[in-house]
Amino acid sequence: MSGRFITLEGGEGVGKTTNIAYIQALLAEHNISVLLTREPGGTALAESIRQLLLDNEQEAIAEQTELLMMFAARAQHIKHVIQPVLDKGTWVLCDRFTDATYAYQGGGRNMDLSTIQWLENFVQGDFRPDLTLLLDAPIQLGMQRAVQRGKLDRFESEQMTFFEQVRQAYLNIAEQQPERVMIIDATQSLESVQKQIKQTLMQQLFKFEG
Ligand code: Z5A
Repeated sequence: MSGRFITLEGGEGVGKTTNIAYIQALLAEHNISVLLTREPGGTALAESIRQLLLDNEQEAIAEQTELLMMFAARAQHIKHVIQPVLDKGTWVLCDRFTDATYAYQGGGRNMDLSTIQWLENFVQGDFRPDLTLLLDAPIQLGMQRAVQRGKLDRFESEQMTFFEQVRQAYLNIAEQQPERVMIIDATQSLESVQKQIKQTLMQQLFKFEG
């Protein structure tokens, strides 16, 4: 049986990276082995694209270039990592995926959603996540956490309105696809966030097992 594809989404500093290993351990308790990966990235070429995208000190990246680079990295990632791993029955847990494109390029940069949708279909066919956990917190909180971590990358250096639009775009996706996208309140303590993640995952596992 094919593995399940779970994605983690949310704005800056909401705790995606912090919680990914926790989710892996949780699934391991249920004898589910899971590959951890991220976007943009996940293959050597896609990680090189990531470096270019996050670099703050190169020439300005046109928004069309940025969008195409996200999908170029994604095409590599799906073909060489995600799909083969799922085909073997291993689950994949990915730190960001196409919802991030709708949120950042669509919401943040105001790019045409039908163009993103066209690229999504072109690159992914009908491949979509089975489940998405959206960690949500007010922008200021996430940014405070991100700033404490050190130097800001190209995205983190954007204006507050950009991040507000990103957050709203994520919340819109969750409203439109409530069967796939589960919102986790990321303003709480780490312990409480992990409790919510556990509850949500257990409910969904039950559904997966049908
Ligand atoms: N991007 C895009 O534009 N389009 C796309 O299609 C895709 C991506 C796929 C790279 O992503 C950038 O690419 C991203 C969007 C863009 N923009 N940015 N920035 P990324 O995922 O690598 O970058 P990120 O969002 O900056 O990740 P992040 O800042 O590392 O956030 P996080 O992983 O959600 O947070 P964290 O590192 O787990 O936690 C941050 C700090 O908060 C850390 O010190 C934790 O210990 C602390 N923390 C976490 N949870 C808590 C709680 N509950 N309480 C207290 N402290 C906490």
